Amino acid sequence: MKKKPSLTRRDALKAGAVALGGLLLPSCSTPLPPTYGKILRMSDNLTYVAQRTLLPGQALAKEYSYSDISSFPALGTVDPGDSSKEYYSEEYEKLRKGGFADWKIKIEGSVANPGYYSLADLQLFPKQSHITRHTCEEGWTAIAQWTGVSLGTVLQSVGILPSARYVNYYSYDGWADSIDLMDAFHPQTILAYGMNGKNLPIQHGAPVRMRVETQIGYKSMKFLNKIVVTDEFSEFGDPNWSWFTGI
Ligand SMILES: Nc1nc2c(c(=O)[nH]1)N[C@H]1C(S)=C(S)[C@@H](COP(=O)(O)O)O[C@H]1N2
Ligand SMILES: [Mo]
Repeated sequence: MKKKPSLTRRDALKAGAVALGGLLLPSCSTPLPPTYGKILRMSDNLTYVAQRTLLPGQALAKEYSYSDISSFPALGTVDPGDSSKEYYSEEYEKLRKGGFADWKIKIEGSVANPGYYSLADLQLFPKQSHITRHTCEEGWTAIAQWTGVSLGTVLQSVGILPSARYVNYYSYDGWADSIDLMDAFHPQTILAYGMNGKNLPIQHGAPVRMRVETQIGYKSMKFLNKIVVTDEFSEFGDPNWSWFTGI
């Protein structure tokens, strides 16, 4: 779990979502295309409308070149399958021992076709990579290349409903967080399964982590296991408990 977002941050999230809700409104009067939920049908109505409408407002995080790639510490949970740790997950340990062949991410909530996606399913989507600087709130930064699938593309394929405003996500080590649709559909927001040209290492969140390049490090949640699309903002975690030392 992570610390509660500040009021300012939360208000900003709400304001962003309201604005975005307005942008997505035209889809309310449009029936959902029958191809919703079919992984390889990504050129359908809402996809097109959403991308064309949302992209212009989204500034890209700076991208770097291969020579800028730096060493990269692993922070917080480094292996939810480690039974000596308080964040231990027996389920994760089993999945890890099986090379994540049985890993599936659950996608549910305000979507037309809730379901489970395996790593192979995610890898059917177009692959994208970028080299970006990760900034941790504790005061360090590091540069790496991340490879994965656009979160927006996945959400469109499961048929995100017009009422949707937030994307909540959860991990095997008990973390929960959320982003608004503007961040979820940001072109650099990906479900990452690769780092620096290799499979995502355990300590960096295997098999799949979130990468939200426009935000501080803790938004890039490792060890993902569930995504829930919601119409309302949900509060997560214990407001009195902070895992971080803060800066
Ligand atoms: N599930 C989970 N995700 C997490 C964390 C964590 O402990 N558990 N730490 C966060 C923080 S504070 C940072 S800075 C980055 C660190 O990613 P890294 O370990 O790959 O460097 O992951 C974020 N995502
Ligand atoms: Mo962090």
